[in-house]
Amino acid sequence: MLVAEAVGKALASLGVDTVFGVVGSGNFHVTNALIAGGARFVATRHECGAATMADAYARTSRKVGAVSVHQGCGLTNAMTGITEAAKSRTPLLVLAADTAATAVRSNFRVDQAALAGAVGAVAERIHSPQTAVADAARAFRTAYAQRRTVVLNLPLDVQAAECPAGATAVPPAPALKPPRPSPEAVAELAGALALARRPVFVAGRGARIAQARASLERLAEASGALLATSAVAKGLFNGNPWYLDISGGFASPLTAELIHGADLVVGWGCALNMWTMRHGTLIGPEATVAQVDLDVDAIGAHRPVDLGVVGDVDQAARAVADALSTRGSASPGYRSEDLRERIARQNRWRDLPYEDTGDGSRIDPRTLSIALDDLLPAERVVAIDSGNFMGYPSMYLSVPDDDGFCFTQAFQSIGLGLFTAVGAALAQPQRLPVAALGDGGALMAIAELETVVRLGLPMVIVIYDDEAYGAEVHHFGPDGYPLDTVRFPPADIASIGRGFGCEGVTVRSRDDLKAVDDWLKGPRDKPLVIDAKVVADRGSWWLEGAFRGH
Ligand SMILES: Cc1ncc(C[n+]2csc(CCOP(=O)(O)OP(=O)(O)O)c2C)c(N)n1
Repeated sequence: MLVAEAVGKALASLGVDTVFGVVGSGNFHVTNALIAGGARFVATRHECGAATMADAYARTSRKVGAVSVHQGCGLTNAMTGITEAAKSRTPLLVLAADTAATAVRSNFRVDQAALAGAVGAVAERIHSPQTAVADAARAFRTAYAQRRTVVLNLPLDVQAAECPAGATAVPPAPALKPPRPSPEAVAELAGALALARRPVFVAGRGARIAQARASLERLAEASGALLATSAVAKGLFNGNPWYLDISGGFASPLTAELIHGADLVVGWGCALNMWTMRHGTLIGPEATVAQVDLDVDAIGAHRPVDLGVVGDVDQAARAVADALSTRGSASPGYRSEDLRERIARQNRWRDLPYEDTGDGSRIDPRTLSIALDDLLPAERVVAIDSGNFMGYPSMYLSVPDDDGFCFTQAFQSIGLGLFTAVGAALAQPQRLPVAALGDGGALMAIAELETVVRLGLPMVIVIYDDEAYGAEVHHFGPDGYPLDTVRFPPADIASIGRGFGCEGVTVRSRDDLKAVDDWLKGPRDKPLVIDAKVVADRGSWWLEGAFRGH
């Protein structure tokens, strides 16, 4: 057996069940070996699409994602998606063909390990025919156990060598248990919670990954805490009457008020960064801040914290709840009947009054989002691109749970939203995939519309079309700068969608959304592109906060 075959087979046996990619000569055999081992291959039209599809697949399936790329240019094309995954700590394995060490003048030659390192991914390599399977297994386990994005370089000469008979088996490794925090740290946090009158928990990606919903709810109940999440964990506490939804730029006025009023804020697997904490302004001056994280580096990384707990979020929440229960009765904390009613009445953005600025030729993005929220089935998985528009779908579209929302924004790249929707759709085929994009991000990524059609995904692609890079227009416009570089003539994106084989509709008012209703009642055998010509008279209220972070 050749090394390429042995590596592909080994990775399939380790659990790679889906691999996205663009196949060239260098990754042809390894990709076919994965398929022969039982993995599904998803061909994409650009490697960046493949990387982000695999990233989103990993996030919403909770498995290791995989991408297969050609040496050199295949990898460089994938770099933006790889960077997003690395910054998000997505367990992602990038199978990158590489030039042989001796091919010093190859056109494809670039320093692939340096590329990986430059963006925060781990560089791995199959070193020899004898070690190739063990090298690949190590790369897989780094991705899985350390939640890292790993670029596994596959030199062509090693791939083409015969794999020695004794070197094809995957070395065994024990399953690891999530680490418990130290008893002292647990006691400290339990003590802070026992004293707190108005505690708020903000759960992030670490809480999602640890599947800590039940343990956090139990602890919040015992300590009277309100619950919020960072954007990437939206939906984690759905159905809980004390869930305030997203903390940060997208927070409703009530959520912001309640978090600001907290005397103890506990971040659970949450970075407490400028987005989630609105540059710190969501934290009241007297509040104690605690942070629980598996990763010691994460504690205090974005803002000073008073108390740090290193350990798995679920384990920590259980241990703190046990410690609190030995201290005596549960406290009402922040919770009261009045507040429960206020949260039910005022916390959803869609329940708050606003002045509709639509004029028949352009639809208000809030009206659009609320109407779609009503029309689309609740069982959906929503993917959001970056741009001025991004808060509307994030705030106005409900999601069934945290797996129903995929937010690939750690690199703040536009153009990843459509890819994200494909990966999430494949991970959750029982849900209606919804891609919410700006016209800039949509047109940047448009080649993958062919992939959506080819895969037969019943996807709704809604484009908040302001015929501009709206984020830039609203940032620079008020200061009187020229805006020609960031404005575009109208594009008929519904027709572009039809050209790819989608159904396409242009929406200028609420009435035009009847077409969406018709599509939903139909066979849904073609994706639906909604080119929503949105009102663009002002920047969104979260945009200012975003630019402060530049
Ligand atoms: C890859 C990349 N290029 C450029 C930018 C800078 N940028 C941020 S938002 C934005 C405009 C996005 O336009 P669009 O997708 O139409 O959304 P809108 O802001 O109009 O709502 C640009 C160019 C970026 N974030 N990522």
